[in-house]
Amino acid sequence: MKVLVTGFEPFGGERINPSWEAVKALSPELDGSRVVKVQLPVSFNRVREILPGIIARERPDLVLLTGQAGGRPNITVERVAINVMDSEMPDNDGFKPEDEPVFEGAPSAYFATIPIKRVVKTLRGAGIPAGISNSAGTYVCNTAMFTALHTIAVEGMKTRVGFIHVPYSHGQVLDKGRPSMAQETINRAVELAVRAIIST
Ligand code: PCA
Repeated sequence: MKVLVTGFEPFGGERINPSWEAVKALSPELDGSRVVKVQLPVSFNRVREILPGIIARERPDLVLLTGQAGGRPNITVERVAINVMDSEMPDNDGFKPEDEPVFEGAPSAYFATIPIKRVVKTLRGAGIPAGISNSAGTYVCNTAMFTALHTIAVEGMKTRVGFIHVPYSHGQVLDKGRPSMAQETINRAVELAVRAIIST
């Protein structure tokens, strides 16, 4: 099996993105599956441009996308991606879409095709606070999840697609008074999620 795991570059004035730190730390082979790691730009336009090509080229069995959800206290497994780009905060290209579709004429939404409950159960079983999220937001993470699911649908592929949001890591919030998780725990969560998905 081949697994494509993505994390994002830093955004919003942060120096790191804990999602990419976790992806970087993954071993290149997990339970016999080859792990391909890609860092995605925090750019609505570039994500829509490059992600379909990466998926078409790699033809992975699983695409697990990860991103930072600063302010959430736990690991969240996203249930759904919607065909909306809407943001008051500019992306890293300075783009701030308002009520625009990710892809014109595409379905309103796609559900994740990984076993989301099983991932949550696995993480909780390992002592890591985790839950389901019913909205990946309308910023670049939702666009990435929607783009991956739409690409799989359009290409008629069987690849499973899921998205995991991770909290800030401790070092990002030392003076902010916001929820955070140890980077090592975030790393372990992403690894356990990949393992749980590929074993089903
Ligand atoms: N989180 C943002 C985009 C990149 C990231 O890591 C989001 O939740 O949309």
